[in-house]
Amino acid sequence: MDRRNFFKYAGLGMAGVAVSAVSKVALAAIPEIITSEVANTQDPLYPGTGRPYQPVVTLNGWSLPWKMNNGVKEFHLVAEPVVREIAPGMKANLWGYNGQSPGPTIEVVEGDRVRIFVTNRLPEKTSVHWHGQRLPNGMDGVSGLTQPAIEPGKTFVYEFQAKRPGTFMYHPHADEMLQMAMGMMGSWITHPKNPKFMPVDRDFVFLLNAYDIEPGSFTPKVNTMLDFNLWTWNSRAFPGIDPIVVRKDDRVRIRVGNLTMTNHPIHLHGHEFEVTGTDGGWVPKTARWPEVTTDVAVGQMRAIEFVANEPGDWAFHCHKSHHTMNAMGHSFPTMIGVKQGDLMKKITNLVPDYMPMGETGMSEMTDMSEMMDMPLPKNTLPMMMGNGQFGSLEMGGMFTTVKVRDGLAKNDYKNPGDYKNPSGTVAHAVEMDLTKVERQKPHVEGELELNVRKPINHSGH
Ligand SMILES: [Cu+2]
Repeated sequence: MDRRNFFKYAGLGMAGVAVSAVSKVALAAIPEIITSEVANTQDPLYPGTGRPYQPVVTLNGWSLPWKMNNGVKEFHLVAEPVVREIAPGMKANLWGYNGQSPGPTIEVVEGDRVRIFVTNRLPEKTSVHWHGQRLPNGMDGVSGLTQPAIEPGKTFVYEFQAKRPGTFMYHPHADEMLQMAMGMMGSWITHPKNPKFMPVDRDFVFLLNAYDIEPGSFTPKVNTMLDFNLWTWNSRAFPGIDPIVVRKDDRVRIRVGNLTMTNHPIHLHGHEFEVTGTDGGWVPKTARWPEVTTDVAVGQMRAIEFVANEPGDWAFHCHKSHHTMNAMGHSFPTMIGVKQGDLMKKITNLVPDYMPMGETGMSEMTDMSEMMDMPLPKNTLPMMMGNGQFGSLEMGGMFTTVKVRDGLAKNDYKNPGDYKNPSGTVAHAVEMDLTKVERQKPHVEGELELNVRKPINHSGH
Protein backbone atom coordinates (compact mmCIF):
# COMPACT_ATOMS: atom_id res chain seq x y z
CA MET A 1 0.00 0.00 0.00
CA ASP A 2 1.35 3.42 -0.81
CA ARG A 3 0.99 6.52 1.27
CA ARG A 4 -1.95 7.85 -0.72
CA ASN A 5 -3.85 4.61 -0.25
CA PHE A 6 -3.00 4.58 3.39
CA PHE A 7 -4.63 7.94 3.94
CA LYS A 8 -7.66 6.62 2.12
CA TYR A 9 -7.80 4.00 4.86
CA ALA A 10 -7.28 6.64 7.50
CA GLY A 11 -10.60 8.09 6.45
CA LEU A 12 -12.20 4.68 6.91
CA GLY A 13 -11.76 4.49 10.62
CA MET A 14 -8.05 3.97 11.12
CA ALA A 15 -8.02 7.07 13.30
CA GLY A 16 -5.11 7.14 15.68
CA VAL A 17 -2.73 5.51 13.25
CA ALA A 18 -0.09 7.87 11.95
CA VAL A 19 2.84 7.81 9.61
CA SER A 20 5.89 8.85 11.56
CA ALA A 21 8.62 11.02 10.19
CA VAL A 22 11.45 8.93 8.80
CA SER A 23 14.30 10.04 6.59
CA LYS A 24 12.96 9.41 3.09
CA VAL A 25 16.49 9.33 1.74
CA ALA A 26 17.70 6.65 4.09
CA LEU A 27 14.60 4.52 3.76
CA ALA A 28 13.66 5.31 0.17
CA ALA A 29 13.43 1.66 -0.75
CA ILE A 30 11.55 0.31 2.23
CA PRO A 31 8.00 0.94 3.47
CA GLU A 32 7.36 3.88 5.73
CA ILE A 33 6.98 3.27 9.44
CA ILE A 34 3.34 3.37 10.45
CA THR A 35 2.59 3.63 14.16
CA SER A 36 -0.41 3.88 16.44
CA GLU A 37 -0.61 5.64 19.78
CA VAL A 38 -4.07 4.53 20.88
CA ALA A 39 -5.05 1.19 22.39
CA ASN A 40 -8.68 0.97 21.35
CA THR A 41 -9.94 -1.55 18.83
CA GLN A 42 -9.59 -0.21 15.28
CA ASP A 43 -11.90 -1.08 12.39
CA PRO A 44 -10.74 -3.93 10.14
CA LEU A 45 -8.24 -3.08 7.41
CA TYR A 46 -9.86 -3.99 4.10
CA PRO A 47 -7.21 -4.88 1.53
CA GLY A 48 -6.80 -2.15 -1.09
CA THR A 49 -4.12 -4.09 -2.98
CA GLY A 50 -3.21 -7.73 -3.34
CA ARG A 51 -5.65 -10.62 -3.20
CA PRO A 52 -9.01 -10.24 -1.42
CA TYR A 53 -9.70 -11.57 2.06
CA GLN A 54 -12.06 -11.02 4.97
CA PRO A 55 -9.94 -9.02 7.46
CA VAL A 56 -9.74 -9.63 11.20
CA VAL A 57 -10.43 -7.19 14.02
CA THR A 58 -7.59 -7.00 16.55
CA LEU A 59 -8.93 -6.55 20.07
CA ASN A 60 -7.47 -3.27 21.39
CA GLY A 61 -5.25 -3.09 18.35
CA TRP A 62 -4.97 -2.73 14.58
CA SER A 63 -3.50 -4.29 11.44
CA LEU A 64 -0.32 -3.10 9.78
CA PRO A 65 -0.77 -1.64 6.27
CA TRP A 66 1.66 -2.88 3.61
CA LYS A 67 3.17 -1.76 0.34
CA MET A 68 3.09 -3.91 -2.81
CA ASN A 69 6.50 -4.05 -4.47
CA ASN A 70 6.62 -6.10 -7.69
CA GLY A 71 4.07 -8.54 -6.33
CA VAL A 72 5.71 -8.80 -2.89
CA LYS A 73 3.83 -7.60 0.21
CA GLU A 74 6.20 -5.41 2.20
CA PHE A 75 5.76 -4.58 5.89
CA HIS A 76 7.93 -2.57 8.24
CA LEU A 77 8.09 -3.50 11.92
CA VAL A 78 9.98 -1.31 14.36
CA ALA A 79 10.97 -2.84 17.70
CA GLU A 80 10.93 0.00 20.23
CA PRO A 81 10.12 1.07 23.80
CA VAL A 82 6.50 2.18 24.16
CA VAL A 83 4.39 3.62 26.97
CA ARG A 84 1.08 1.77 27.13
CA GLU A 85 -2.03 2.12 29.22
CA ILE A 86 -2.92 -1.25 30.82
CA ALA A 87 -6.35 0.10 31.85
CA PRO A 88 -7.54 3.61 32.76
CA GLY A 89 -5.45 4.67 35.75
CA MET A 90 -2.31 2.71 34.98
CA LYS A 91 0.49 3.09 32.44
CA ALA A 92 3.44 0.84 31.82
CA ASN A 93 6.86 1.16 30.20
CA LEU A 94 6.82 -1.70 27.72
CA TRP A 95 8.68 -2.77 24.61
CA GLY A 96 6.68 -3.40 21.47
CA TYR A 97 6.42 -2.68 17.77
CA ASN A 98 5.23 0.42 15.86
CA GLY A 99 4.07 2.29 18.95
CA GLN A 100 2.17 -0.61 20.48
CA SER A 101 2.43 -3.72 22.57
CA PRO A 102 1.47 -6.13 21.17
CA GLY A 103 2.60 -4.91 17.79
CA PRO A 104 0.15 -4.54 14.92
CA THR A 105 -1.43 -7.65 13.40
CA ILE A 106 0.06 -8.74 10.08
CA GLU A 107 -2.52 -10.07 7.59
CA VAL A 108 -1.53 -11.85 4.38
CA VAL A 109 -3.06 -14.38 2.00
CA GLU A 110 -1.99 -18.00 1.53
CA GLY A 111 0.63 -18.05 -1.20
CA ASP A 112 1.64 -14.39 -0.74
CA ARG A 113 5.32 -13.58 -1.03
CA VAL A 114 6.01 -11.49 2.09
CA ARG A 115 8.97 -9.22 2.90
CA ILE A 116 9.20 -7.80 6.42
CA PHE A 117 11.72 -5.14 7.34
CA VAL A 118 12.55 -5.15 11.05
CA THR A 119 14.24 -2.07 12.50
CA ASN A 120 15.67 -2.34 16.01
CA ARG A 121 15.24 0.77 18.17
CA LEU A 122 15.67 -1.14 21.43
CA PRO A 123 18.72 -0.70 23.64
CA GLU A 124 19.69 -4.34 22.98
CA LYS A 125 19.78 -6.80 20.09
CA THR A 126 16.67 -8.61 18.97
CA SER A 127 15.22 -10.88 16.25
CA VAL A 128 11.72 -11.86 15.11
CA HIS A 129 10.52 -15.45 15.09
CA TRP A 130 7.45 -16.13 12.91
CA HIS A 131 5.77 -18.63 15.23
CA GLY A 132 4.06 -21.50 13.41
CA GLN A 133 5.06 -20.65 9.84
CA ARG A 134 6.51 -22.98 7.24
CA LEU A 135 9.52 -21.04 5.98
CA PRO A 136 13.17 -21.42 5.01
CA ASN A 137 15.27 -22.18 8.08
CA GLY A 138 17.27 -18.95 7.75
CA MET A 139 14.07 -16.89 8.03
CA ASP A 140 12.93 -18.46 11.30
CA GLY A 141 14.35 -15.65 13.42
CA VAL A 142 16.25 -17.55 16.13
CA SER A 143 19.25 -15.36 16.84
CA GLY A 144 22.50 -17.26 16.92
CA LEU A 145 20.90 -20.39 15.45
CA THR A 146 19.43 -19.22 12.14
CA GLN A 147 20.73 -15.63 11.84
CA PRO A 148 22.92 -13.08 13.58
CA ALA A 149 20.93 -10.94 16.07
CA ILE A 150 19.71 -7.54 14.90
CA GLU A 151 21.91 -5.00 16.71
CA PRO A 152 20.36 -1.74 17.99
CA GLY A 153 19.95 0.75 15.14
CA LYS A 154 20.07 -1.95 12.44
CA THR A 155 17.38 -3.11 10.02
CA PHE A 156 17.08 -6.74 8.89
CA VAL A 157 14.83 -8.11 6.19
CA TYR A 158 12.89 -11.37 6.31
CA GLU A 159 11.34 -12.83 3.19
CA PHE A 160 9.25 -15.97 2.70
CA GLN A 161 6.08 -17.30 1.21
CA ALA A 162 3.04 -17.52 3.52
CA LYS A 163 2.41 -21.16 2.77
CA ARG A 164 -0.17 -22.36 5.24
CA PRO A 165 -3.39 -20.47 6.09
CA GLY A 166 -4.14 -20.04 9.78
CA THR A 167 -3.41 -18.08 12.93
CA PHE A 168 0.18 -17.34 13.91
CA MET A 169 2.21 -15.08 16.17
CA TYR A 170 5.47 -13.19 16.01
CA HIS A 171 7.86 -12.59 18.88
CA PRO A 172 11.61 -12.21 19.51
CA HIS A 173 13.94 -15.18 19.78
CA ALA A 174 16.72 -13.10 21.33
CA ASP A 175 16.79 -12.47 25.10
CA GLU A 176 13.26 -13.69 24.73
CA MET A 177 12.29 -14.08 28.37
CA LEU A 178 13.06 -10.40 28.97
CA GLN A 179 11.71 -9.17 25.65
CA MET A 180 8.41 -11.02 25.95
CA ALA A 181 8.09 -9.99 29.62
CA MET A 182 8.37 -6.43 28.27
CA GLY A 183 5.54 -7.00 25.79
CA MET A 184 7.19 -7.84 22.46
CA MET A 185 4.76 -9.93 20.39
CA GLY A 186 2.10 -9.66 17.74
CA SER A 187 -0.50 -11.65 15.81
CA TRP A 188 -0.15 -12.93 12.26
CA ILE A 189 -3.08 -14.10 10.14
CA THR A 190 -2.61 -15.97 6.87
CA HIS A 191 -6.03 -15.86 5.17
CA PRO A 192 -7.01 -18.74 2.87
CA LYS A 193 -6.49 -18.22 -0.85
CA ASN A 194 -10.19 -18.91 -1.36
CA PRO A 195 -12.05 -16.19 0.58
CA LYS A 196 -15.10 -18.50 0.73
CA PHE A 197 -13.19 -21.11 2.78
CA MET A 198 -14.73 -21.28 6.27
CA PRO A 199 -16.28 -17.82 6.04
CA VAL A 200 -17.35 -15.95 9.17
CA ASP A 201 -19.13 -12.63 9.68
CA ARG A 202 -16.78 -11.32 12.36
CA ASP A 203 -13.26 -12.49 13.03
CA PHE A 204 -11.38 -11.29 16.14
CA VAL A 205 -7.81 -11.90 17.31
CA PHE A 206 -5.84 -11.21 20.47
CA LEU A 207 -2.87 -12.51 22.44
CA LEU A 208 -2.83 -13.57 26.07
CA ASN A 209 0.07 -11.87 27.84
CA ALA A 210 1.06 -11.14 31.42
CA TYR A 211 3.16 -8.63 33.32
CA ASP A 212 4.63 -8.28 36.77
CA ILE A 213 4.51 -4.60 37.65
CA GLU A 214 4.81 -3.60 41.30
CA PRO A 215 2.07 -1.17 42.29
CA GLY A 216 3.59 2.29 42.13
CA SER A 217 6.15 1.38 39.46
CA PHE A 218 5.96 1.46 35.66
CA THR A 219 8.33 -1.21 34.34
CA PRO A 220 7.62 -4.96 34.38
CA LYS A 221 9.88 -7.18 36.47
CA VAL A 222 11.46 -9.19 33.68
CA ASN A 223 12.74 -12.15 35.70
CA THR A 224 9.33 -13.19 37.00
CA MET A 225 8.64 -16.78 36.05
CA LEU A 226 5.13 -17.50 37.34
CA ASP A 227 3.93 -14.90 39.80
CA PHE A 228 2.66 -12.28 37.38
CA ASN A 229 0.20 -9.76 38.77
CA LEU A 230 -1.32 -8.36 35.56
CA TRP A 231 -3.13 -10.87 33.36
CA THR A 232 -3.89 -9.15 30.10
CA TRP A 233 -5.30 -9.54 26.59
CA ASN A 234 -3.24 -7.56 24.12
CA SER A 235 -1.56 -5.83 27.08
CA ARG A 236 -4.89 -4.56 28.45
CA ALA A 237 -6.63 -5.54 31.71
CA PHE A 238 -10.37 -5.33 32.31
CA PRO A 239 -12.09 -2.85 32.20
CA GLY A 240 -9.48 -1.64 29.69
CA ILE A 241 -10.33 -4.54 27.33
CA ASP A 242 -12.87 -3.55 24.67
CA PRO A 243 -16.07 -5.59 24.31
CA ILE A 244 -16.36 -8.02 21.41
CA VAL A 245 -19.34 -6.58 19.54
CA VAL A 246 -21.30 -8.91 17.24
CA ARG A 247 -24.59 -8.86 15.40
CA LYS A 248 -27.22 -11.42 16.40
CA ASP A 249 -26.90 -14.58 14.27
CA ASP A 250 -23.41 -13.63 13.09
CA ARG A 251 -20.98 -16.50 12.75
CA VAL A 252 -18.13 -15.33 14.96
CA ARG A 253 -14.50 -16.45 15.07
CA ILE A 254 -12.18 -15.52 17.91
CA ARG A 255 -8.49 -16.38 17.58
CA VAL A 256 -6.45 -16.49 20.78
CA GLY A 257 -2.69 -16.94 21.12
CA ASN A 258 -0.93 -17.56 24.41
CA LEU A 259 2.47 -15.95 25.07
CA THR A 260 2.26 -16.05 28.87
CA MET A 261 4.01 -18.66 31.03
CA THR A 262 0.88 -20.58 32.00
CA ASN A 263 -2.26 -22.03 30.41
CA HIS A 264 -5.56 -20.16 30.23
CA PRO A 265 -8.97 -21.87 30.09
CA ILE A 266 -10.89 -19.36 27.98
CA HIS A 267 -14.61 -19.49 28.74
CA LEU A 268 -17.64 -18.06 26.94
CA HIS A 269 -21.06 -17.66 28.52
CA GLY A 270 -24.42 -18.28 26.84
CA HIS A 271 -23.15 -20.13 23.74
CA GLU A 272 -21.31 -23.28 22.77
CA PHE A 273 -18.37 -22.98 20.42
CA GLU A 274 -16.13 -25.33 18.50
CA VAL A 275 -12.37 -25.15 18.24
CA THR A 276 -11.95 -24.78 14.49
CA GLY A 277 -8.25 -23.94 14.32
CA THR A 278 -5.00 -24.67 16.13
CA ASP A 279 -1.36 -23.86 15.47
CA GLY A 280 -1.34 -26.84 13.14
CA GLY A 281 -4.08 -25.50 10.88
CA TRP A 282 -7.86 -25.81 10.49
CA VAL A 283 -9.71 -28.62 12.27
CA PRO A 284 -11.81 -30.80 9.93
CA LYS A 285 -15.55 -30.61 10.72
CA THR A 286 -15.65 -34.28 11.71
CA ALA A 287 -13.00 -33.71 14.38
CA ARG A 288 -14.71 -30.84 16.24
CA TRP A 289 -16.80 -31.04 19.38
CA PRO A 290 -18.83 -28.47 21.32
CA GLU A 291 -17.21 -26.64 24.24
CA VAL A 292 -17.83 -23.64 26.46
CA THR A 293 -14.21 -23.51 27.67
CA THR A 294 -11.01 -24.21 25.78
CA ASP A 295 -7.62 -24.38 27.41
CA VAL A 296 -4.97 -22.45 25.52
CA ALA A 297 -1.57 -23.80 26.51
CA VAL A 298 1.66 -21.79 26.50
CA GLY A 299 2.78 -21.04 22.96
CA GLN A 300 -0.52 -22.24 21.44
CA MET A 301 -3.13 -20.65 19.21
CA ARG A 302 -6.82 -21.54 19.24
CA ALA A 303 -9.56 -20.35 16.87
CA ILE A 304 -13.07 -20.80 18.23
CA GLU A 305 -16.30 -20.32 16.29
CA PHE A 306 -19.94 -19.99 17.27
CA VAL A 307 -23.21 -18.54 16.02
CA ALA A 308 -24.09 -15.56 18.22
CA ASN A 309 -27.78 -16.31 18.50
CA GLU A 310 -28.43 -15.24 22.09
CA PRO A 311 -28.65 -11.48 22.57
CA GLY A 312 -27.05 -10.06 25.69
CA ASP A 313 -23.84 -9.01 27.38
CA TRP A 314 -22.08 -12.33 27.80
CA ALA A 315 -19.01 -12.73 29.99
CA PHE A 316 -15.89 -13.99 28.18
CA HIS A 317 -12.87 -14.63 30.36
CA CYS A 318 -10.06 -16.82 31.58
CA HIS A 319 -11.50 -19.29 34.07
CA LYS A 320 -8.49 -19.21 36.41
CA SER A 321 -10.16 -16.91 38.89
CA HIS A 322 -6.98 -15.13 39.97
CA HIS A 323 -6.47 -14.20 36.30
CA THR A 324 -9.62 -12.07 36.56
CA MET A 325 -8.01 -10.03 39.34
CA ASN A 326 -5.63 -7.13 39.05
CA ALA A 327 -2.44 -6.25 40.86
CA MET A 328 -3.69 -5.78 44.40
CA GLY A 329 -3.00 -8.41 46.96
CA HIS A 330 -3.20 -12.08 46.20
CA SER A 331 -1.24 -12.68 49.37
CA PHE A 332 -3.86 -11.54 51.86
CA PRO A 333 -4.69 -13.98 54.59
CA THR A 334 -8.19 -15.42 54.38
CA MET A 335 -10.27 -13.41 56.82
CA ILE A 336 -13.70 -14.84 56.06
CA GLY A 337 -15.55 -15.19 59.33
CA VAL A 338 -12.80 -13.62 61.43
CA LYS A 339 -14.56 -11.14 63.69
CA GLN A 340 -12.70 -7.88 63.61
CA GLY A 341 -15.16 -5.52 65.28
CA ASP A 342 -13.48 -2.41 66.63
CA LEU A 343 -10.14 -4.17 66.49
CA MET A 344 -9.24 -2.01 63.50
CA LYS A 345 -9.40 1.23 65.48
CA LYS A 346 -7.25 -0.20 68.24
CA ILE A 347 -4.65 -1.56 65.85
CA THR A 348 -4.47 1.52 63.62
CA ASN A 349 -3.43 3.47 66.72
CA LEU A 350 -0.39 1.22 66.91
CA VAL A 351 0.12 0.34 63.24
CA PRO A 352 -1.25 3.17 61.09
CA ASP A 353 -1.07 1.16 57.83
CA TYR A 354 -2.99 -1.83 59.12
CA MET A 355 -6.21 -2.52 57.29
CA PRO A 356 -8.37 -5.49 58.17
CA MET A 357 -10.37 -6.85 55.29
CA GLY A 358 -12.29 -9.74 53.94
CA GLU A 359 -14.46 -10.48 56.98
CA THR A 360 -17.46 -11.28 54.79
CA GLY A 361 -15.58 -11.98 51.54
CA MET A 362 -13.51 -9.97 49.10
CA SER A 363 -16.33 -7.82 47.73
CA GLU A 364 -15.89 -5.42 50.58
CA MET A 365 -12.47 -4.59 49.09
CA THR A 366 -14.14 -3.09 46.03
CA ASP A 367 -16.65 -1.26 48.18
CA MET A 368 -13.87 0.07 50.39
CA SER A 369 -11.81 1.36 47.49
CA GLU A 370 -14.92 3.01 46.11
CA MET A 371 -15.52 4.74 49.41
CA MET A 372 -11.91 5.94 49.18
CA ASP A 373 -11.23 4.35 52.52
CA MET A 374 -8.45 2.49 50.78
CA PRO A 375 -6.11 4.76 48.87
CA LEU A 376 -4.27 2.79 46.18
CA PRO A 377 -0.57 3.19 45.57
CA LYS A 378 0.14 5.35 42.50
CA ASN A 379 -0.04 3.64 39.09
CA THR A 380 -1.86 0.44 39.89
CA LEU A 381 -5.34 -0.96 39.37
CA PRO A 382 -7.82 -2.03 42.01
CA MET A 383 -7.87 -5.79 42.38
CA MET A 384 -11.41 -6.01 41.06
CA MET A 385 -12.93 -3.26 39.02
CA GLY A 386 -15.34 -2.54 36.23
CA ASN A 387 -18.98 -1.68 36.68
CA GLY A 388 -22.01 -3.05 34.90
CA GLN A 389 -25.59 -1.85 34.84
CA PHE A 390 -26.32 -3.86 37.99
CA GLY A 391 -23.25 -2.85 40.01
CA SER A 392 -19.61 -3.77 40.43
CA LEU A 393 -18.43 -6.75 38.35
CA GLU A 394 -15.71 -7.57 40.86
CA MET A 395 -13.47 -8.54 37.96
CA GLY A 396 -10.20 -7.38 36.45
CA GLY A 397 -7.53 -8.95 34.25
CA MET A 398 -8.49 -11.37 31.49
CA PHE A 399 -12.18 -10.50 31.22
CA THR A 400 -14.44 -8.82 28.72
CA THR A 401 -17.92 -9.21 27.30
CA VAL A 402 -19.27 -10.53 24.01
CA LYS A 403 -22.10 -8.13 23.22
CA VAL A 404 -24.68 -9.76 20.95
CA ARG A 405 -27.17 -7.28 19.47
CA ASP A 406 -29.93 -7.30 16.91
CA GLY A 407 -29.77 -4.93 13.98
CA LEU A 408 -26.14 -3.81 13.98
CA ALA A 409 -24.66 -2.74 10.66
CA LYS A 410 -22.26 -5.18 9.01
CA ASN A 411 -19.21 -3.21 10.01
CA ASP A 412 -20.41 -1.73 13.26
CA TYR A 413 -18.00 -2.63 16.05
CA LYS A 414 -18.92 0.29 18.33
CA ASN A 415 -19.81 -0.53 21.93
CA PRO A 416 -23.63 -0.61 21.95
CA GLY A 417 -23.82 0.01 25.72
CA ASP A 418 -25.59 -2.13 28.31
CA TYR A 419 -27.93 -4.89 27.18
CA LYS A 420 -31.60 -4.08 27.70
CA ASN A 421 -33.05 -7.27 29.10
CA PRO A 422 -36.66 -8.06 28.15
CA SER A 423 -38.87 -7.55 31.18
CA GLY A 424 -39.12 -10.54 33.45
CA THR A 425 -35.80 -12.06 32.30
CA VAL A 426 -33.45 -10.78 35.01
CA ALA A 427 -32.78 -12.66 38.23
CA HIS A 428 -34.31 -10.69 41.06
CA ALA A 429 -35.07 -10.76 44.75
CA VAL A 430 -38.29 -12.32 45.92
CA GLU A 431 -40.22 -11.48 49.07
CA MET A 432 -40.73 -14.57 51.20
CA ASP A 433 -41.43 -15.27 54.80
CA LEU A 434 -38.38 -17.19 55.91
CA THR A 435 -36.80 -17.66 59.25
CA LYS A 436 -33.73 -15.59 60.08
CA VAL A 437 -30.52 -16.61 58.25
CA GLU A 438 -28.63 -19.06 60.46
CA ARG A 439 -25.01 -19.79 59.58
CA GLN A 440 -22.86 -22.46 61.10
CA LYS A 441 -20.38 -21.10 63.58
CA PRO A 442 -16.82 -21.53 62.27
CA HIS A 443 -14.62 -23.91 64.18
CA VAL A 444 -11.90 -22.05 66.09
CA GLU A 445 -9.06 -23.87 67.83
CA GLY A 446 -7.42 -22.33 70.86
CA GLU A 447 -6.52 -18.65 70.98
CA LEU A 448 -6.53 -16.47 67.86
CA GLU A 449 -3.06 -15.38 66.89
CA LEU A 450 -2.86 -11.98 65.21
CA ASN A 451 -0.46 -11.46 62.34
CA VAL A 452 -0.40 -7.87 61.18
CA ARG A 453 -0.08 -7.62 57.42
CA LYS A 454 -0.01 -4.54 55.31
CA PRO A 455 -2.05 -4.76 52.09
CA ILE A 456 0.59 -2.82 50.15
CA ASN A 457 3.07 -5.65 50.52
CA HIS A 458 3.08 -7.24 47.09
CA SER A 459 5.91 -9.68 47.41
CA GLY A 460 5.32 -13.23 46.31
CA HIS A 461 2.81 -12.73 43.53
CU1 LIG B 1 -5.72 -17.24 32.74
